Amino acid sequence: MLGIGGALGLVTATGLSTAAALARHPSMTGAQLRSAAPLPPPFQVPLPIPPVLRPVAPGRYEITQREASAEILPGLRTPLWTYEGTFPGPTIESRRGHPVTVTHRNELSVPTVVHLHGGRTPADSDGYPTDLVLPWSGVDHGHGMHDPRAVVTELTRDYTFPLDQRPTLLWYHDHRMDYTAPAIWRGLAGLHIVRDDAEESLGLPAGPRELPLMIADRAFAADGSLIYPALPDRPGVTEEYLAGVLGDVILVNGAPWPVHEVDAARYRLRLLNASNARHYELEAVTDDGRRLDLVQIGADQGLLAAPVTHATLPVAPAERYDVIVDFAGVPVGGRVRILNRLGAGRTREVMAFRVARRAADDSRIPGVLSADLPVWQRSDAVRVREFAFRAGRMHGHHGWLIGGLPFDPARSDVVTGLGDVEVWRLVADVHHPIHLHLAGFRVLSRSGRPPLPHDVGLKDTVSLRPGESVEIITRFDGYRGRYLFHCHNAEHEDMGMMANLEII
Ligand SMILES: [Cu+2]
Repeated sequence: MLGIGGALGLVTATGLSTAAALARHPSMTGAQLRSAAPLPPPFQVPLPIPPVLRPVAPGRYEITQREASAEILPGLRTPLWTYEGTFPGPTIESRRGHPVTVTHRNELSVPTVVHLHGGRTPADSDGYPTDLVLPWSGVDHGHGMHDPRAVVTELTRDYTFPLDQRPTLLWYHDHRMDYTAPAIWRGLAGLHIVRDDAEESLGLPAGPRELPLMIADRAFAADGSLIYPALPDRPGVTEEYLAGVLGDVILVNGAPWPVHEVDAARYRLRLLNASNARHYELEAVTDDGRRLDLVQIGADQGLLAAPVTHATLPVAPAERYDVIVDFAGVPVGGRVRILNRLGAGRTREVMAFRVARRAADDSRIPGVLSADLPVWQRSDAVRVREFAFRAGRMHGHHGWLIGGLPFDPARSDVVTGLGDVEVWRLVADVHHPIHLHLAGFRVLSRSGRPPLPHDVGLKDTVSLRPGESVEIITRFDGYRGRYLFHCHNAEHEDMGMMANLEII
């Protein structure tokens, strides 16, 4: 394992080979681009809130995927691939058990695929990586259509989401085979929030005191365009970035190091790490150096049973954390910075809140948040599977492999029965945030020890750290059909680290 990474000369954020990096347990796997554009000072640009998409009819939405440009860095225009002209795309607000159909029309120059991350979705609407929505311009049909069995090619596509699932923050993004990472990087990502009456009756901070925060790093050329180290002639990135692409600008809801004015009250921050490869360890720090508690109330797949208080919170790519921060103890005019302890220089900073006024606060954090979390026991499992997530060779090039194999849509990897409970043991060489489609899971152990405090609740993405072995338990219920599991380091995903999960 060490030999493979070293021989390939994989580079990590610290500039070490994979082998050396493994020995030293670096905080991140990836290499950082350097922006040439002038970057704004931190905490000056206001935090945008993505627009909420209006239905065209009850339960029906339309999204056009098209090129647009946005002023991300002050005074410069950044060309983007967008959902409906904005980055992040518009937010869809749904109710549990109320199905939603989204018609996507592709006016980009490449095929696309839409996946609702965390959705309990029938397979034909889950965005299998070869189920393409072809561009209206008809250009570039050739890429990604490796599986004649699976290809469904359309110019528009209706994705139907039953949303028969626990309320939570989901996100939709591109999932085209071999080309997901550059498509997300260029802007194809948006939020989808599922709500229900039970959650709304809890008295959690709401309205303007509930903030979705999509955190993503990017890098910018001198003219404001995004930099991405794509290869010219095949999928993947240049050698230096094989471990993952990191930007040197931290965006929240598409704005660089933004600032948001708040009341001196509790806020519900619905965090998503939409970065391709960057990990964060977030903390909230006042101007006088005091750390505010991050009270976690939810995980990827909805509310916890009870709140868990963190001083700092690790967030891997694609993970979501639902967190309450109380600004009541901060003086008016004071500032709370959200910092990333894994960053260096300007990537240490994420965003800031400025406390603008004292205000009444009738919100609360109940001691019991939910009572419907699955309680699978190890003894419920009908089988145990083990998967190694490691660097290797793929079609003569560097690849990222699961069980020694790169993704092949025509191969059967995992076949399981609807309703089966399984334990999966996931083993990593470097950092791999592993995501299962359809099925939420719980973390049972990390390298034989109990899970970490932030592993609590029902998850759909778990962060494997270098050399770690993580056990998860899940029940494959919902729908039969062909799904996926994969690494959510988007570069790893494009370079093979994905496998089929078939539920029969
Ligand atoms: Cu990975």
